[in-house]
Amino acid sequence: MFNKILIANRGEIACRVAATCRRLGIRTVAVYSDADADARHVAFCDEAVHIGGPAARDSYLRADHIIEMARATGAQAIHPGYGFLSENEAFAEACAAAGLAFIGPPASAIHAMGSKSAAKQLMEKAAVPLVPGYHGEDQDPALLRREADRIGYPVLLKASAGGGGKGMRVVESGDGFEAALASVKREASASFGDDKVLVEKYLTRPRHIEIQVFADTHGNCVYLFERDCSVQRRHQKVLEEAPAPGMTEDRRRAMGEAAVAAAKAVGYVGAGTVEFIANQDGSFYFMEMNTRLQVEHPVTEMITGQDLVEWQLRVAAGEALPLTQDQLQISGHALEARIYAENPDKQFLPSTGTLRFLRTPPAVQFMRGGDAHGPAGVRIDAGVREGDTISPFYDPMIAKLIVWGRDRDEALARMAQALASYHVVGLSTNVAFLQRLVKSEAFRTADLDTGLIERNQAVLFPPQKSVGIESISLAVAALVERDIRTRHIDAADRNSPWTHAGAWRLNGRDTRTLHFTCGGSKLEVVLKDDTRRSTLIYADQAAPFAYTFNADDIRVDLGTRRTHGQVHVEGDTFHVFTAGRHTVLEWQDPLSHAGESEGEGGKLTAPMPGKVIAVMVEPGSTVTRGTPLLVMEAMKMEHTISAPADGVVSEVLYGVGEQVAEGAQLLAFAVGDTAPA
Ligand code: MV4
Repeated sequence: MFNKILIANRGEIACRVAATCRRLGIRTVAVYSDADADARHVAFCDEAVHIGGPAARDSYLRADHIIEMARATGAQAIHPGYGFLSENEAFAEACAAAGLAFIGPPASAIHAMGSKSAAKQLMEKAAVPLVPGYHGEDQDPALLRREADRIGYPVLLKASAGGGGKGMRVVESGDGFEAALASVKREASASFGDDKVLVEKYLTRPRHIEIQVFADTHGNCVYLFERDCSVQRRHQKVLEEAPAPGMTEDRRRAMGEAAVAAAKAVGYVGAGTVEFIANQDGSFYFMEMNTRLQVEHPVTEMITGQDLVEWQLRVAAGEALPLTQDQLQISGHALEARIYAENPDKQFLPSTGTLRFLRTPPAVQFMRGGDAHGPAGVRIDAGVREGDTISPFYDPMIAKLIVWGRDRDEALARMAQALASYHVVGLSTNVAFLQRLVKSEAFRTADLDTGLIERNQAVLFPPQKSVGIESISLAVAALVERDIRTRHIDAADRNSPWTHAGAWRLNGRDTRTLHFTCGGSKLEVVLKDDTRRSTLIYADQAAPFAYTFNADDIRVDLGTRRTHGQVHVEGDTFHVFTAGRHTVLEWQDPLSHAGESEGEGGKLTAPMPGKVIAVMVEPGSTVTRGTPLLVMEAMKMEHTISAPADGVVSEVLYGVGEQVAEGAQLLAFAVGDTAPA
């Protein structure tokens, strides 16, 4: 076995590979770009070498440089992870030439599977089933039309050089054939510089089922069963599971044996995945082979109890496969959800930024040897921590959430629960979308095919719900609690008005009206009586209100209803996490919105005695609602006076360093577009 390897990757897969190395006593060398100097994978490995600029082509794709670094650090092998150089034939060759083991298949196998049409021809020879169709060289339009008629409509015209769904057109009947052919040829030459097409029987509701295979250098090859990756969005996998719902023992064996035949046909060694497209009736056809460890490999680990990275290392070191086909078994059911920094409400646009707050469900980190699922049946593979950033340079995946259950229903329940405990502040994520997906009727009943998300738009993208009393009451609890704690700190200060009256009773009354905004809407909550035994009135509902804190968790009692959740507070922004939902509430602090009670513009006054510590505007400044204008310091706390509306600052009455009395006018403000000419 190796005693040191270099991991030519980043993020969760680099950490995941390093975790197994650590367990096996293999030292690890990380590589990192300028953007990743503080990344988790760098901290996770024993050593790290800087390899260049943030763009992948300047760092993670610099094959020669990475090989040089492996040699310089004394690594004996390179693990490429997935993406980047993992399926690069020249890189695999260059490793061998440099005397390094490439932890992946031989370059010849990468080559054989690299050309989709050549791969299909090889598979045909190896008796691996292919979609009924025409894959020939002769591109005579009349011949193609005859082939389409023979295959039977609907047919799919595919650009031979295509992939990832580009250059495909469904033809429903002979009438539409000519026009569709011309359009696919146009798109194919424009996108791939090659207008060759193939004709296939079109599968109307296909499933994506792939088989994990493993081969060693001693002639052994096994399959580690299937994964169902049918739930995709624009050819990106969203949820993966193993085993595939509805799979029979006979079909599993047939698919497994076909996948092994495919691997053997190209002299495969190491971890590989043979992708099939399957009909609802179970018939299946070869699509392509991925010559790497895949993102979704953890679901296979969860149901087999095997560490696939350990298998990769052993095979690359020349050992035989750890188990024979007969020794492999499926136990239970596993699901994986890919948690992405993206915005489902904006066409899933990647969302970059800092993970300012990150709370995850109880879980094991990465694979644990001999203990596939951990006590809670939840595993998280993540390459980022709280405080890390998701940059625009790389894939915006935050983590993979993997759950195991004795059966699919148990796994589903655990996934829903785990997603509900996955709390992120700082960027948009797909967590709520995933939550709706796993709870959807279609997914729950395993009515799977590649069109599941498209077909279930209505349930998966529901109109925004109004904010419930549960979320509001949790925010109120957090607000009251913060106020009490603030007063405790200030109690040492005898002059502090906070020791006499809380912010709650600035008016000397026991009824407080709290204003929040959520998105564009304004919300009003009335809290009556004392802080711990009160009545909360919201949206025509009135309920007794009491709360208790239990570490991070807040429990709120609303009469006979009890709810709980977590609230992450940043200034006056309350991130409420309850019942699997993340609600962002902005509290309209009367202290920092002092001017608003003055109505439309007019005076902006000091809410308490204090000192001016910053003035951000000058007479004539045009500002939008909420723009900070001036900062006061009072009671050792800063208070920002913000613009009550869009408008123009007409006068600034105090400068930095000046003391002001309570109620003193600080600024004069004119609402509207009245800027001087
Ligand atoms: C198909 C098909 C239906 N019938 N071939 C899309 C990407 C490419 N690699 C193969 N793809 C498909 N080929 C026939 N004859 C439907 C798809 C397809 C798909 C396949 C797997 C996973 C997701 C998909 C999403 C849309 C279409």
